[in-house]
Amino acid sequence: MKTAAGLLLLASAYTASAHYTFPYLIANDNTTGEYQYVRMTANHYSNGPVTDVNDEALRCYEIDPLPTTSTSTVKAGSTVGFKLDTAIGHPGPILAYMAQAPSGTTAAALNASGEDWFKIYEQQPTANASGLQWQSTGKDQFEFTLPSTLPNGDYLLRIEHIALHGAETQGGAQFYLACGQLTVTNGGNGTPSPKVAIPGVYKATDPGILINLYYPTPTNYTMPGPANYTALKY
Ligand SMILES: *[C@@H]1O[C@H](CO)[C@@H](O)[C@H](O)[C@H]1NC(C)=O
Ligand SMILES: *[C@@H]1O[C@H](CO)[C@@H](O)[C@H](O)[C@H]1NC(C)=O
Ligand SMILES: *[C@@H]1O[C@H](CO)[C@@H](O)[C@H](O)[C@H]1NC(C)=O
Ligand SMILES: *[C@@H]1O[C@H](CO)[C@@H](O)[C@H](O)[C@H]1NC(C)=O
Ligand SMILES: *[C@@H]1O[C@H](CO)[C@@H](O)[C@H](O)[C@H]1NC(C)=O
Ligand SMILES: [Cu+2]
Repeated sequence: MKTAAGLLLLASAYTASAHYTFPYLIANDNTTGEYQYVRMTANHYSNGPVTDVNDEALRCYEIDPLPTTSTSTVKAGSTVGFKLDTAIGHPGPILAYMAQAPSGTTAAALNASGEDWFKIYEQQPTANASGLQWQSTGKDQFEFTLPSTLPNGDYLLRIEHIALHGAETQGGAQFYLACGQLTVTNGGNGTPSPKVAIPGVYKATDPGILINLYYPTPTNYTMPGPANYTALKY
C-alpha cells in the first residue's frame, strides 16, 4: 500500500543510503578500523553533506566532541586511500588534499585553518554524448600515491567527493569528505605548493561547483581548487 508516509519513509531511506562517509583509512596495504585513523565526521549517523563552501565543516567535518583518533605511520611514495561505508552513487570528482603539522606538533592537534592545504590527487572525468563520465561512480574505495618528495612529518590527508547531481542551483553541490591522520617517514625535501585555505578554496560559483550536468550536455569539466602539488614526483 502506497501511503504518503510510506513514500516519504522510502524517499528518506533512499536518500540516506545514497549518501556516503569515509570511515576507513587504507595504509600499508591494510584497510584499517572504522574511524581508527580518520577523524569521525559529523555525518557519522546522518550521512549528510556539507553544502556551504564557506562552512568550517568543509575542512574536516569533525563531529563534536571528536573521539581520540590514531595517527598512521606511512612512507612517502606509498599508497594510501580511503574506503567508504557505501559505494558512491552521485556524479562528481574525487579530490585529495594534504596539510602538514608545524614541526614539533602532531596531526592529532592540527586544525590547518590557514593556507595549509595542497592537492595531491584528482580524478578528471571524460565526456561523451551522454555527458561527463566519472571514475568514482559505483566505487567504494579510492587510493592514491603519496608524493615521494613529501617532507617527513605529521599530516592531515583529506579526501573529498563533490556530488554534482543538483549543482545547477547555487548551493546545490554536495561535499562529502573526511580527514585521516598520518605520520610520513622516508620523505624527501619537496616544497608542496600551491597552498590554499579550506574553506576559502572554493566559491559557490566556481565552474566545477555550479554546473548543470544534464542540459546543455557538458563537454568538459573545470576541476575545482588549485593545481596539483607542482613538485609532484612519484
Ligand atoms: C589492519 O587493520 C586492522 C584493523 O584496524 C588491525 O586490526 C590489523 O592489525 C592491521 N594489520 C596490519 C598488518 O597492520
Ligand atoms: C582546533 O579546533 C578545535 C575545535 O574547534 C579546538 O577545540 C581546538 O582548540 C583547536 N586546536 C588548535 C590547535 O587550534
Ligand atoms: C593531478 O594528479 C593526478 C594524479 O594524482 C592525475 O591523475 C591528474 O591528471 C593530475 N591533474 C592535473 C590537472 O594535472
Ligand atoms: C558514455 O559513456 C558511458 C560510460 O562508459 C556509457 O555508459 C554511455 O553509453 C556512453 N554514451 C554514449 C552516447 O556513448
Ligand atoms: C567547455 O564547456 C563550456 C560550457 O559547456 C563550453 O562553452 C565550451 O565551449 C567547452 N569547451 C570546450 C573546449 O569544449
Ligand atoms: Cu545523496
